[in-house]
Amino acid sequence: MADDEIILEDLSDDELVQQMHDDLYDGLKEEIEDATNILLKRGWVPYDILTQALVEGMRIVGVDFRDGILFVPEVLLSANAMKAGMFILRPLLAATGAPKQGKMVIGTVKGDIHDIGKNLVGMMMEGAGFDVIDLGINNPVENYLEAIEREQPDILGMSALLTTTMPYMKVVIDTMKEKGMRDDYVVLVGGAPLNEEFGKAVGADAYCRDAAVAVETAKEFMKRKHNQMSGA
Ligand code: B1M
Repeated sequence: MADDEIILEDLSDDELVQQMHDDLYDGLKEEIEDATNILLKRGWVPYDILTQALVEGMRIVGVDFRDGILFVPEVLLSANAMKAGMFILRPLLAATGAPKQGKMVIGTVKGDIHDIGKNLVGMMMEGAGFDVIDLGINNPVENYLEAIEREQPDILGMSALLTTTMPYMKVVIDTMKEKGMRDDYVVLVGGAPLNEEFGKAVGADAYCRDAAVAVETAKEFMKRKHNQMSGA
């Protein structure tokens, strides 16, 4: 073993989280898996590992990607490392025993292959008691329509990370309107380049800044739906 090799177990919590940011930056999948397991063993709740270690680490990657310091192949490694950490946390987030809330179909729009944020939203929704049907990435309008007709969800969620792909959300919502089915579903949209105004402009019910907001917003709409059904 080299003298300068870092023993993850020997690090304090703060040092370990810092190390995870570095390892995510360097795309070190196994180290991220090990560190995630160590934090779990130390009693960290999955949500804190997700937000403080993984999402924050990815934010740092995003800054250097934007500034031309990191490039696609490196960011892909970071994304894979992040997904490995998320894979460990997913069953733990889903196993909260939350009462059933409803069903959501979610997918990233056509032309867009970013899926980390969408996956995170899916995981958090499952943890909050929603059944989640994940359509994956690069979804044309037909995929959304087929899925909502087949699954009859309460909520349709769309994700976009590119300014060039986010207008496609309007194509999906407009097609739903043309088919007279728009008002049968709650449509929630999210992704880094979106904002509240954009959500309104494309005709979504709400824009969700992050996964936690998506869960709260979805629950709120389910509450309203139940109140309407019970005539309250
Ligand atoms: Co891309 N990429 N990327 N990328 N990438 C961005 C988005 C970019 C902002 C980077 C930058 O320049 N700063 C930039 C977009 C610029 C723009 O549009 N203005 C960009 C670019 C340009 C590109 C390419 C074009 C690069 C190229 O090829 N030259 C290319 C496009 C490919 C394509 O899609 N056609 C590309 C490719 C890639 C990788 C494949 C390398 C990889 C994706 C891997 C993967 O997802 N499997 C990648 C990554 C990782 C990023 C950054 C660095 C990180 C995205 C991420 O995972 N964030 C990103 C930089 C950034 O966003 N600042 C960037 C972590 C995640 C937890 O956050 O996805 O925002 P986020 O999700 C949040 C919220 O937004 C919200 O909740 C989530 C959790 O809190 N949310 C929702 C998201 N979806 C939601 C849906 C909902 C609700 C909430 O529904 C209800």
